[in-house]
Amino acid sequence: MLQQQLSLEELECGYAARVSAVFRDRIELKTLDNELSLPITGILASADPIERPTTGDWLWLENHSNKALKLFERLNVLQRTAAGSEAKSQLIAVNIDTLFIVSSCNQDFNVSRIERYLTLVLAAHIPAVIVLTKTDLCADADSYAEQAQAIHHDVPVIKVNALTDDIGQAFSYWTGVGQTIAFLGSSGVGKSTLTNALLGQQIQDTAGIREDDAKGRHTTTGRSLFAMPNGGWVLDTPGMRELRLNDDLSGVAEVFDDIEALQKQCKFNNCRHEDDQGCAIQAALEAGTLELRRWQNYQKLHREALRARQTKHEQHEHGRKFGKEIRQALKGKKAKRNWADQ
Ligand SMILES: Nc1nc2c(ncn2[C@@H]2O[C@H](COP(=O)(O)OP(=O)(O)O)[C@@H](O)[C@H]2O)c(=O)[nH]1
Ligand SMILES: [Mg+2]
Ligand SMILES: [Zn+2]
Repeated sequence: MLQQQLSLEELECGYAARVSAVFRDRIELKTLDNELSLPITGILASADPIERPTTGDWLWLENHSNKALKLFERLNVLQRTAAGSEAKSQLIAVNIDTLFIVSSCNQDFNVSRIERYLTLVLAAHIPAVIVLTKTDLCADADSYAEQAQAIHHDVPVIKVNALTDDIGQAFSYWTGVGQTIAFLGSSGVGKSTLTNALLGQQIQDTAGIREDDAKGRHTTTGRSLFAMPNGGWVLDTPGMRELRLNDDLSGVAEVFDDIEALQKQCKFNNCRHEDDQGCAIQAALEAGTLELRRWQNYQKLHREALRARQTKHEQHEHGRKFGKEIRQALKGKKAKRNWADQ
């Protein structure tokens, strides 16, 4: 698939490498039989952060010089809105075949948070699986699994004890040769433990200590991609405190397809879903077929994605106007100069 993006000439003069980690001034790459580190210069230093190579990206490097010639088109891009008021996008992962949303069967378990993760992942068109860890620490893992399964009919849910189960076996369906999986979830749920189990080695630090220590991690994005012994890839991410949605509303529509279908059944198409006559949402809430929490979380996530869209639009407009003003100012200056030259 990568080869299709290359000309014959390019094919002859280079080789493929995959970004395994990104640091402030360099990236680390894995090739078929080697590892290398490149300074962030040339095409690697694109002004647009979205176009800068990130963990999971494929690059075409020049033979001998190892210079980066090309960043391959991405299969998919998982991104969130960066913290702060600006609607800047931030890459979480690229080129992922299956994304595992990890939660433990204890106080970390939070259906609304899983819905948030899933909204981001499905907006990126990445197949998702929900993983429930620490089944050994709770008396009733099945009830957690039921709640997780109720989030979306198409998203599989698996339960594991990450410390003692055969994790290679539990994930074998998704981890074949050339497949890339990634773990996403709060700190301490077991992402690094699962990664190590798949690698058969203690490569990632566990217990969530280092990733909570922002100081110790500030030189790295904290995301690392590893090659599994069976030919697959695994990407471990640090827990992210704030996972703000981006402007893509399709994830909300997909995760909450039941709610979006219900809304279409309201008697009036401008229904506010409050005390309106013939409101299908209110009827479902009363009948108990729609959970109030789910409805409220839908509204919250929908608003958040809409706001991100608005901010993006305003920024675009602002940039457009600003550009126009600059062009006009330059024109004025030129006119003045021409006039002065006369
Ligand atoms: N009892 C139990 N402990 C687990 C399980 N999975 C992870 N842990 C422990 O939970 C802690 C956090 O795990 P870690 O992999 O660092 O979580 P991460 O922050 O998501 O990467 C570590 O002490 C692990 O040993 C599990 O299934 N059962
Ligand atoms: Mg970890
Ligand atoms: Zn309604």
